Amino acid sequence: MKMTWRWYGEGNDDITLDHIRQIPGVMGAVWSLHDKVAGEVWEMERIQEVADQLAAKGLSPAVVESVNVHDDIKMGLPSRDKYIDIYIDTIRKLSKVGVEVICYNFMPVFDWTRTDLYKETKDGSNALFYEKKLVEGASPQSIVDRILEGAGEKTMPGWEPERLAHLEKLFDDYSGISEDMLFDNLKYFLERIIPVCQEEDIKMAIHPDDPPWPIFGLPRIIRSRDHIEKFLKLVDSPYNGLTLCTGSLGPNLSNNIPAIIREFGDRIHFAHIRNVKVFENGDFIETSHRACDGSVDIVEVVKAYHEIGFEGYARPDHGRHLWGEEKNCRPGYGLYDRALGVMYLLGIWDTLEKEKNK
Ligand code: DNO
Repeated sequence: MKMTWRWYGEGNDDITLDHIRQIPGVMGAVWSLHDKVAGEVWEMERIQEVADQLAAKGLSPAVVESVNVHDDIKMGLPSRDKYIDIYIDTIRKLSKVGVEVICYNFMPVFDWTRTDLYKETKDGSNALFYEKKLVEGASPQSIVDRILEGAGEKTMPGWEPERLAHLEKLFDDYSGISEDMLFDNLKYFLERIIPVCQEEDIKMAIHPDDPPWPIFGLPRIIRSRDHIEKFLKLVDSPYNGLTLCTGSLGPNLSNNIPAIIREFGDRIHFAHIRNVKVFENGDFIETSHRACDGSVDIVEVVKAYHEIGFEGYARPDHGRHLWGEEKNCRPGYGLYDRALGVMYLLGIWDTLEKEKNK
């Protein structure tokens, strides 16, 4: 397991590469060109610039999260080919600087969805929260307004105000697109890009839907073991793989994540590891990584990765915001709880390694 850390880029993240390289065990920064909207060309100079910044600090550039997929591809519009050509151009360029894995998602309109960005918890820290009833009863616009207001000046991937300004049109465009159609459109995309990935030796790693159920009537297709199995068969190649996110699959308690890891382990290229506490009414809050703090047994998750001999990339996913850091950090992406998470994950891993080598 190679431990990494999501970094938003020079001047766009209060956590610097110098902070990151001092966290024990972290060997790479997961990066992207965060100012690029889906479908935009990534210039080689910009890519090289980030690769150089990482190399100067001894950090690997092997994982990019995300290269976002244009809605026309997700909707299967005739213009999709133009956007797939641009995607392919980006894949080829990324391979030149040593990128090995590209994380992306195929969620319509919204990436991750929450109702509160800074929900206060008993110990005075705060964290991302999802209130099920609120989403069920609310209009998409009211959730967008709530989240963007909460974010203030901070930009958040998946919540680009420019894109969400056309919310009604986006919903209109997706109306009539069923789960099956979305799967077909994903297959079309994969059939075009996976041969290029094989040539360039770059593995695609789809991110599951977060939360793992349909919202606002939009189809969501990567949210359970069966969805994952169907997805992997769309193009049966090691280059067509997964970002296995415990926090995205976790809010549906019937998702047995350790079992999913054991079953599909050879197709997991990137592990997002975090915990969520799911309440009886279906609400959930993000917690520390510790198994006893949430509903996902992170010890069993790490055990499953260890058992399959996982050699892919991992990162601590969201953490709570601690010690007042919410004033500066992106929701879910503070320094402290994620750094504590790294140490928890590596603590379990190292213990298992030691036992194995006894
Ligand atoms: C949330 C992230 C997601 C993820 C995308 C991948 O914090 O895990 O936004 O980056 O879904 O495309």
